Formats: sequence, C-alpha cells, structure tokens
Amino acid sequence: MELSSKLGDVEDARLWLEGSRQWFETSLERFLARTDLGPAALSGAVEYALLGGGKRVRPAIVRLIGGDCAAASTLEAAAIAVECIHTYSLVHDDLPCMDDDDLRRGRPTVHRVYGEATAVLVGDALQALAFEAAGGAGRSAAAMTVALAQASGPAGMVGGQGLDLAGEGQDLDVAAVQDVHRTKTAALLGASAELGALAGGADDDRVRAAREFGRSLGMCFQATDDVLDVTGDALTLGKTPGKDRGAAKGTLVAALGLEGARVEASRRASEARDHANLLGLGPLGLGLIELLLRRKS
Ligand code: GRG
Repeated sequence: MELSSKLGDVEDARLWLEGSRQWFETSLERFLARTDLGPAALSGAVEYALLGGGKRVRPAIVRLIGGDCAAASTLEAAAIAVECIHTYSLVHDDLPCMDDDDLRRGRPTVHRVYGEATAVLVGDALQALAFEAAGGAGRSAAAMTVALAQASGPAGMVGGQGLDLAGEGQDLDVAAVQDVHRTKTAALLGASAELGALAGGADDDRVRAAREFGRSLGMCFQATDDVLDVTGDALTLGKTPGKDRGAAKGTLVAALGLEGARVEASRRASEARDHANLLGLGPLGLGLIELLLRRKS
C-alpha cells in the first residue's frame, strides 16, 4: 500500500469515526430517554458513566460491519449493548479493589464522584442494560445475547480481568500476557464485530469472519494500550499513565520491551488487515485499523 493513499485512508477513517461517534451519542440518548434507569441516586451515576466521552470504538465496529445491511434500530441496539458492557467494565476496573484509578475519560472516576457502593451498582446496572438492549435487537436478539454473554463473561472479559489480577507481580511471559489480552479486551471487540454482522443478517461464515476480524483488532488495540501506558500522558490519554508498571502488571512492554510491543501491535494490525480484506471492508476498514494502531488516546 502506498504511503500517501494510506494516510488518506487514515484521515477518512478519522472523519468516519467522528461521524460514527455522533451517530452513537444520538442513539444512546434516545435509548436512555425511553429506559427506566431506576432511582435518581443511581440514574445520575449511570448517565455520568455512559455519557462521559470515550472514543466509542466498539459501536463504530458494530457499524462498520453491519452498517450497510442492518435495520437502524437493530444496529443501534447492538451498539448500545457493547458500549454498556464496555463502560461497566471501565467503572469496575477503576474501583479501589481493582485498578484503583481516579481518572477516566478525562474526568474523575465514577467511584470518586458517587462512592464505591454506587459505582459497583452502576456497573451492575450497565450490564443489565446491555442485555436489555441486545434482547430488543429484533430477529438477531437471541444470537446477540449469547455472543455478548460469552464475550463478556467468565470465558471472556471477566475471566481476562481475573487472569490480569492473578498475574500481578508474576513476570508473565508473552503467551500468558496474550491470554489476558485475548480474554480481557479482544473478546469484546470480537463480539462488537460479531453483533454488527448479526445485525446485518450475515450468514454463519461471515459472522465467524467478523468475529476473527474484531479479535485481531482487539489484540492490536490492547498491545497499543500497553505501549501508551508507558509513552502517554494523562491529558491526552484521559486516564492515568504508568498504572501497569505501578501495579507490576504483566504487559507486552514488560514481556517484550517497548519496541517489541510496538512490533506486536503492528503484527496484529496486519492480521486484522487480512481479515478485513476477506470481509471486503475496503479502504475504510483498512484506514480504521491504521488509525487505531497509531492512536494516542
Ligand atoms: C466484575 C467486579 C468486576 C469487575 C470486572 C471486567 C472488568 C472488571 C474489567 C475489564 C477489563 C478492562 C477494563 C479491559 C481494558 C480494555 C481497554 C483497552 C479499555 C479502554 O478502552 P478504550 O480506549 O476506552 O476504548 P474509551 O474510554 O475510549 O471507551
């Protein structure tokens, strides 16, 4: 691929991602307006968590894969479902008993504003809202619900968080770090692509191919996250850098060094490109992979 056309694709992808973010924010506001978020003390905290910025990468992946063929309401339901799971994971991940962080998406974390008990309930509420959204996703509701449960549950994101916590201070090798990445992060990005495909009524082969694309992109995304934890600053990241090292986490940087982690991120991006080509995602898909590989936040 020529460098100039690659840069053009990245810029197009940046603009598309911004459009996607606006589409998602509107969909989310509509969903929140028609959904009972419970007592005021909880609903305010749920809205604080959900409406507090974020790149909205997972909804964008849903839209990238399903956008051309899915009914608008089904696509929106899938996007809301994955972002609710993702946001719940951030709220719980920031808790004192987990990563103990004060800053998220450029603002104080939910437990810093509303207290720990409320932050636990916010995560619980968001998880339930995710399944409420997926359950309302028309004909693909059942398949979406199962895919989301598998990706976010003990064999996916929650299991990955368990591995991550167990690995603290353990000097993990690359394979062990990649196990954490596969479950903690890539499973949900895989599900985002899978839900997009399901929303668009794709056949089983395409649903599988979409899931593999999302998983490779997820491995690339988390490899870049490990690099940014070392090279990024709080203002750009919107979260506290250096947390991995502080907690003696097993990361790709710890296992391979900074340059090795960058090489691994590029390798995963190339894997994602192969899947994107199989899916026929075109320059936008390739540009999005490049954009996420080069991201600074
Ligand atoms: C069940 C108590 C309990 C806790 C669960 C599941 C879990 C805690 C944590 C999930 C693990 C986690 C937070 C993975 C990190 C994945 C990751 C790279 C997050 C950052 O995603 P971005 O950069 O964030 O897309 P924004 O803010 O842009 O949405």
